Amino acid sequence: MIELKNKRVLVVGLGKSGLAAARFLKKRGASVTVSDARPATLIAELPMLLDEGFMVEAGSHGLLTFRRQDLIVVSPGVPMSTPELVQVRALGLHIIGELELGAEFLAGQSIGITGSNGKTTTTTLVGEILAASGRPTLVGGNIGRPVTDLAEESTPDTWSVLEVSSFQLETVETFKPRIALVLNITPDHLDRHGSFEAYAAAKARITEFQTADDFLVLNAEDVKTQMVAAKTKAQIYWFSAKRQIKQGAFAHGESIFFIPKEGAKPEPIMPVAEIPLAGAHNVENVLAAITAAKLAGVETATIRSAVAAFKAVEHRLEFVRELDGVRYYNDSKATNVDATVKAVEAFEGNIWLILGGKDKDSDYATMSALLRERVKTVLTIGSAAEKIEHQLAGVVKIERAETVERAIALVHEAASAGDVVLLAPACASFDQFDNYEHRGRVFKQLVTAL
Ligand code: UMA
Repeated sequence: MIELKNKRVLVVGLGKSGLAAARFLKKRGASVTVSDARPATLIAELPMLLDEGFMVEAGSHGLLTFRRQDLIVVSPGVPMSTPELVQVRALGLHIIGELELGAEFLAGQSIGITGSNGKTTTTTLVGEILAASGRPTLVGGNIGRPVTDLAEESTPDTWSVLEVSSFQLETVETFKPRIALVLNITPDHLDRHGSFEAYAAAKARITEFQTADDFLVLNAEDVKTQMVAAKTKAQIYWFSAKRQIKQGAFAHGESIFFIPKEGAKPEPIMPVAEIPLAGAHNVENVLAAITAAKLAGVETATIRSAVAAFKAVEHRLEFVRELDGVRYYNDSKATNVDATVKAVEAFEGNIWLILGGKDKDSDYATMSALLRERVKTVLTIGSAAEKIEHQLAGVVKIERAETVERAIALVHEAASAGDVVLLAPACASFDQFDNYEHRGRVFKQLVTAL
């Protein structure tokens, strides 16, 4: 375990992760400095942090501050290509992410869940199944609660269910979940990782430190996750919504089954129809969650009732309301092209699709065939609007709305009974909103006010 007492530690980035990490480190006797590129006037917590005894650098990152440390803890949103980090790394300075720090101090067992899409739903569902089984359960990571916060609360009996992102996995050194899940790997965050290969390699790091005592759960229908199988020492379990697999969970006909060991008889778990979530992708998420829960030793009856009682996570294909026969759905969490594809596939047609926001070097043209088939009109918003319009020109009718407000006003005028209005933007939100939750809330408020 890392020794923190009397060590000089720098925390880079003062969002949720940075704040939690800074307080965690200070409690363990480290001398903590925090550095954030935002100007001091925009950091609401600044006076409080100074009162608590932290040294604060704001407005930019200073190389001298970085060089003076024994350890640097980076927030997930801070790229390792940040010049100050590149320079001190070359000098041999120890740099870890908030996930690594928290995971080192996490007591009990952990389940790590990654993937391009479905992480939040699957993490929440696994958390609910484990809690329903009576196990002391904590849920955190990329889903919103920093891992250092969880570490404070964990005991040797705790199961920590962690949503982990490629950003967090980039800086792991020992992170070793007892059960790791890779739901799918499709292009996302290419602006940060540089290439799809580099992004996929970051995701694969979830299994890098697993041993033969651990479990790795992979999607048998996703080529990229299949490749992670070649990189693991853990026992591999598969899930498939299409066919029977050798070991793991699968849907066959009307039912879901689980095979605990290769060669064993499939155990019926529940009817597919009891899954209370829209969209074929959610069957995969449920299969992944069932596999994790079975590997954690949860009884089948508990799994079945927890899945059946599960409610859609906010901002994930969330039904907002029906007005004049038009149904409004908030899928603000669809921040990449693949997530938008899955959202569109959940409806048969007559879709008004709100697309746009901050581009991540995505290729929107890959959605052409699907949009042509199911979408009436695309309404573009945010800074990616022009690129989207260019790539989808001639595929589907497109109207520039600029903002979510205007998109809703336009659609309210033009949509007719039977239509679906879907916010599934395929982009990050940071050009117009604080985060995807903020974007989803604004959408819901506007729709509710119609
Ligand atoms: N900052 C710098 N220097 C930089 C870049 C950023 O100082 O070069 C500062 C910013 O000014 C800001 C702070 O860093 O003050 C933000 O840090 P952060 O972006 O790491 O945000 P946190 O609030 O700590 O939230 C992070 C995750 N954010 C990202 O990965 C971008 C949250 O995931 C996560 O819930 C939270 O930690 C708790 O673990 C969000 C996310 O968008 C949901 N994740 C991406 C995704 O799901 O696609 C990966």
